[in-house]
Amino acid sequence: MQYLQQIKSPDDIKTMNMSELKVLAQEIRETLIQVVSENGGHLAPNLGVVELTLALHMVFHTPEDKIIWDVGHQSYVHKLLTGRYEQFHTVRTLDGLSGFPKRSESEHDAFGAGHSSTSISAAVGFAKARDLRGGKNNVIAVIGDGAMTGGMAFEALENAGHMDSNIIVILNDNEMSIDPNVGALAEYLSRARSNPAYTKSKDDVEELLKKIPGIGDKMFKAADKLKDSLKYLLVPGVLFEEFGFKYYGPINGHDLPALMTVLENVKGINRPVLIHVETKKGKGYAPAEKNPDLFHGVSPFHIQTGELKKKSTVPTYTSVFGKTLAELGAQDDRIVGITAAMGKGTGINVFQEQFPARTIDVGIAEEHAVTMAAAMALDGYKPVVAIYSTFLQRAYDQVMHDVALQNAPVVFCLDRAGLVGDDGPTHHGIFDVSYLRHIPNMVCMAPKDENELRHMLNSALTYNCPVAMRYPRGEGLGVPMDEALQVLPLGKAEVLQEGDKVTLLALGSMVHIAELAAERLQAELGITPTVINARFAKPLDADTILQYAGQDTLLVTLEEQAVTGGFGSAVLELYNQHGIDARNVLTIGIADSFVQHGNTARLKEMQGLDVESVVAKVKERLG
Ligand SMILES: Cc1ncc(C[n+]2csc(CCOP(=O)(O)OP(=O)(O)O)c2C)c(N)n1
Repeated sequence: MQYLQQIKSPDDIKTMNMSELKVLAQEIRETLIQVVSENGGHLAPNLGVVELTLALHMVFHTPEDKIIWDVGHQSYVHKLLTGRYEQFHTVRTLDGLSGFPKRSESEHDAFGAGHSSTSISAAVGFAKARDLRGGKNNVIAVIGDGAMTGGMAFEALENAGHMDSNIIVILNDNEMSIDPNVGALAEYLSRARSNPAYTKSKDDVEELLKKIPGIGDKMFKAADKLKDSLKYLLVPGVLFEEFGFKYYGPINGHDLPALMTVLENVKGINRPVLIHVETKKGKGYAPAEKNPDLFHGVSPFHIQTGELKKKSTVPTYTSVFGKTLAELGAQDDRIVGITAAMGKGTGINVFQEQFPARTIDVGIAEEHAVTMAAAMALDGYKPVVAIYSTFLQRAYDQVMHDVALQNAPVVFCLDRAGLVGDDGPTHHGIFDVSYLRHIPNMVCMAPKDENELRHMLNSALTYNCPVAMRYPRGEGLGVPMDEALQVLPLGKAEVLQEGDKVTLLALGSMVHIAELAAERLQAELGITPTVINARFAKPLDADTILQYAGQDTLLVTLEEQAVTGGFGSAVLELYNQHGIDARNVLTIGIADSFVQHGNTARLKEMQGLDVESVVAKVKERLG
């Protein structure tokens, strides 16, 4: 690396000339490909923003100027230019660099992220704070066309548009969310990109019209409608102009001099500006350009071929969900699959292939997905909303107010529940039991393995009330799969082994750990614990739990979820309701703190969720 390794701060690139910057861009791409091929990560989004990030750091001065990355998965290049090249090989590994912007990691990371569509709101906040303080710095939000489909982005545009101070929004348009971007905005941007007549801003067009001799001025005054139609025809970004932004673009996002020119033009400008930049996702690495969705967030791969290093033989929970939903969809045409821009990630794509008309991708709009599902359920359909546990957090009020309050039978399938590993605290799905189980009418359950997931999905569609089913990221346990689908009795746990002295009461992914811990306790202490697959965090199977609980039994609850307000808390409430002394309850789950990124197995050990730790804790309690 001729240049990259010498860059200790963004100031170091400011003296470079264009041909040196070109070499630097190449070095950045090589580094991205090399490190992500080892660690996994968001390759294609970063390859697409190399020139854009260089241009931003050439023109602006962080940390005084604030650059806010939406989602933040495309911030690797920014990390490389802000003094983190030496540590970059640790990205996404335990104690290493985060895969997202993180304030505690660098003063150049103005705002943390991981969830989408927050950047413009954050930019408005920084801009307002600056104005109150009487500061002069620039505030720049970089947001993708996918993230722009999130409602919050529009809430912020709406708020920002009437400001009369500096706020710069860069719309990084690569036509892709994770999958191809969908919806009206995507179509609008596509028109803006493709029509060569689209070159001027609204003001320019008005000036142009006025200058047509004889008719221009009259027409401008008299024919408001015609003027508007012409504007709509000629101005690519009129949508943003109507919001109060000055629109520039579309600009080739791989043309560094062009990018720098436009950024220089808007630097220090005292009004909201939106720059529409066109980029290619995966730029510079053929496999990523060809499959930008696969290389959006990719596991380790062979650089030569682009093939993934690890190929699994055990089906993932996601794939079992997708296949089962398709199976059920064939039997019941009221079933509808809903996703918020995560068709492949959630497995809804399997259903979509067979039932495109009954599949709805709303874009990155979890709130809308949930409210829409509520109405469909109330109108006789059976919506299955597949959203990662962490992203449903955003639609908490919609789950409460639109679904549960009206008892709409919507089925929520919460993929990535539990610790997800390298993406870290923004992506761990460790709060859903807490944020769902206190909602009246809500059923909250978790399968012990991928086979039980099939039965649970089938069952959920028969309960006729709001249901959430949570299951972990990645491969199942490799258990045999039943052909015929069963209906599991609502609120009934499954006793896997009867014993005495200790009851291991586990939810979802922790059932298997409980079984292994029971074997160890048997071997090491000669005791036979009772092992129960709780299945439901709500409603709790009070009868079964109380039967195997009591003053003389150590009851251990196990969940891959925050202990605060989670499944264990529910059991403690049950004890309290029945006047049972709860000192003999041990709640095992995730401690009350945000869990960092890193290898999932290692994170589980650190949280005491592995067999070894469970056995040790039980032994300690038994004295
Ligand atoms: C609230 C929320 N929902 C879903 C996601 C998952 N997600 C991460 S990136 C992404 C696509 C973003 O597309 P875009 O903003 O265009 O960025 P690109 O990767 O194309 O550069 C999605 C859906 C998320 N991070 N946050």
